[in-house]
Amino acid sequence: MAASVLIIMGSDSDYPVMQAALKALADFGLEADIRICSAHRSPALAAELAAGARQKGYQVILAAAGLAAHLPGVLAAWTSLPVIGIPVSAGPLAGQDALLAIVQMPPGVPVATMAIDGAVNAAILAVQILATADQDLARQLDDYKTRLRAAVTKKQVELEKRLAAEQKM
Ligand code: RP5
Repeated sequence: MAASVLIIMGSDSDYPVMQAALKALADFGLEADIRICSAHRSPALAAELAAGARQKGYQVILAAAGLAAHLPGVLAAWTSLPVIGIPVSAGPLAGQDALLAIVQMPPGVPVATMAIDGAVNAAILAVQILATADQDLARQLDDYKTRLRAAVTKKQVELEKRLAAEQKM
């Protein structure tokens, strides 16, 4: 089955962050194609990848970049597919530069901007987008939310046990 998610990173140095997105997608049974492409160092490739993405069958693009992170915005300029931007914590400003560069898009060209290094949420949002037309993914998302709630309940039970033990001391 062809991948419906395309991940584009500004550099191989972004890969350690984006590995978490690949794993989160895999947890939902989704594969992604992954490409390195820089808005500044390979701008023609950025245009080519984004402009041809829908025709290749992709339904959502995850774009990760650090520093002056113009890659997600440039990709969004060249496609009508949803683009999810992940600011990467590279360089002396630790991703705050990338966050502002990605989030402050002009009207008409949105990029769904995640937290700094927010690769997991980027993957979950991609699954949520795909699940609008996929009942199996929607069911998996419901199960995922159930597991999140169960984890909170477990933390509460463990906290109460700990408090009770501390009161006995
Ligand atoms: C950005 O510059 C990349 O997305 C990366 O986060 C950062 C550093 O790139 P390299 O110098 O490691 O290639 O374009």
